[in-house]
Amino acid sequence: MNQKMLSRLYPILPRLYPILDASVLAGEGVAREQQLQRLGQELLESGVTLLQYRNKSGGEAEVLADARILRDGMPAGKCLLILNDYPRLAVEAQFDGVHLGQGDMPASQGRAILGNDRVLGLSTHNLEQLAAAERSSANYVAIGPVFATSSKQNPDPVVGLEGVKRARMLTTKPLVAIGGITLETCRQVVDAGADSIAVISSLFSDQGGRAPAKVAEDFFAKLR
Ligand code: TZP
Ligand code: MG
Repeated sequence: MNQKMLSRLYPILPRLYPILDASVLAGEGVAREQQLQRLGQELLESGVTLLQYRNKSGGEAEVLADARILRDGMPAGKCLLILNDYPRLAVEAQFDGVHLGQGDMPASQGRAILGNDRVLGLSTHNLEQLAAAERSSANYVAIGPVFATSSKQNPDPVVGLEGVKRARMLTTKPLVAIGGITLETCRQVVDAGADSIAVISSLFSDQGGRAPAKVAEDFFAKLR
């Protein structure tokens, strides 16, 4: 799916972009499989149409196995599945795309592996990176961290709402904002120009212990 086709399907990205980080998963073997399937199913039912799987600690075999479980449990066409970091595994697991950061392979290399039928997302943390992403084949760009985050090791400096506003002025691509975004702040981030809000902890580690799908519903209500 190239940029034109993507924007026909998703004129702008869905407002909520959950990132399921493997660190929230408990258990191994069948328990892990069931947890992945249940999370995927419940998020789908709550209205999620874009989901990233991120695994910073497991090896490629684990990432591929987890990705296949998610793919099998989520019928194609209902929810775009994006894999963090691994273009080849994204293709192997029949994910819809991949998300690359500044420390990963260049976008051009990722695109060569993905082909034009899959989505490529690119993380940026400052205006120079954003300008380069704008010239790349990325289908969407992410800017962040917007606020302080503990979900990423060695995060770049926070860009704040001002960073989101500046990013909005610099890119014509769909813009994802990420980093420390909560139910309380998500509306301001969208008002600053983000098309979509990417969240890990506020969704998957809710302080009140609520299920991610329930929190997702609250995000949708705030972002209507
Ligand atoms: N990139 C920039 S901030 C971040 C990533 C992957 C982590 C976002 O997680 P959280 O818990 O929503 O702050
Ligand atoms: Mg990465």
